[in-house]
Amino acid sequence: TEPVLLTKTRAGVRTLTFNRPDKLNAANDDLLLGLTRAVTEADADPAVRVIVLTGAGRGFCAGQDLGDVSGRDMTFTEHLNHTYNPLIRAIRGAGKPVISAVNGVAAGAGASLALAGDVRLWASSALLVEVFSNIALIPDSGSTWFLPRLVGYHRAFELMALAEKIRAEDALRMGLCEHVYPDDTFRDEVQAYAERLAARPANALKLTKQALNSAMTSSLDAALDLEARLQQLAGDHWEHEEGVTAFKEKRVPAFQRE
Ligand code: T3D
Repeated sequence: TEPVLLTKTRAGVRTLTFNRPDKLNAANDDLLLGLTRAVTEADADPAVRVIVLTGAGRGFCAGQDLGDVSGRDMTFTEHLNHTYNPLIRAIRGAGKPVISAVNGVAAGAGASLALAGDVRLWASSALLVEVFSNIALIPDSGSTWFLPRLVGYHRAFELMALAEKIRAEDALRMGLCEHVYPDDTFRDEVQAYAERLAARPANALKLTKQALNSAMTSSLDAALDLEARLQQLAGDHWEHEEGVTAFKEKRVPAFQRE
């Protein structure tokens, strides 16, 4: 049988592909636990500088596999704490940039995964739907945290309560993604974008991600303190010296050392 998660590494880019295309990559426990493990491994692997999450076939991820729920011996709380929550924490906690490469429909927890990346790249036919209320559940896997920070409380409430589909053009306007690419060149555009990111200073990006994630919930005072501490770690790193030297020598800095 086909693995539920495909792994590929090219030019410092580790691409993790959800591979249950017949179900629009609806997530079962194998996929969720494997994905969390794969993100953690990629974060620890020195050959990897950028992590890409994407889906095989026409879907990105249709959320929880609804065929997998009945007969489960875990409560909802236990299941979220066992599967989705560690995954979202692994993505936001990773020291490396994670790209959500949304190739098609992202629904339910799949929508949360689409929002969780540090960079969100969409194919033009992609769409996002906070579908949970259709089955009388609440948005989980971080959706209640991510979406109001992007669109505000009231727009988030409406999108969740009515399970409205958001298409790529609107997603771009609303700040749910950074770029939209044509379907037929999408995978090449994602790889090219990821390679651009891979050429950036990895230590500085790791510290930037740490500072931003903390600032999402902190006061200005706390953010200023943390910046001052993390700047020391950035400034003491060889990347900083290389960046300054390259500037003076009017050349492109070489941040990608083997
Ligand atoms: O711990 C916990 O369990 C709680 C956690 C919850 C997290 C969640 O994610 S809850 C939300 C679960 N997801 C959904 O409710 C989404 C259900 N799917 C849909 O609403 C639609 O499929 C989509 C809007 C995503 C896409 O619609 P469309 O028309 O493009 O495709 P389709 O024809 O509905 O789906 C194609 C196939 O995928 C179809 O199978 P078939 O008929 O060809 O054999 C469909 O059943 C299957 N599929 C789609 N989503 C799921 C799924 N199979 C199982 N689980 C799914 N979530």
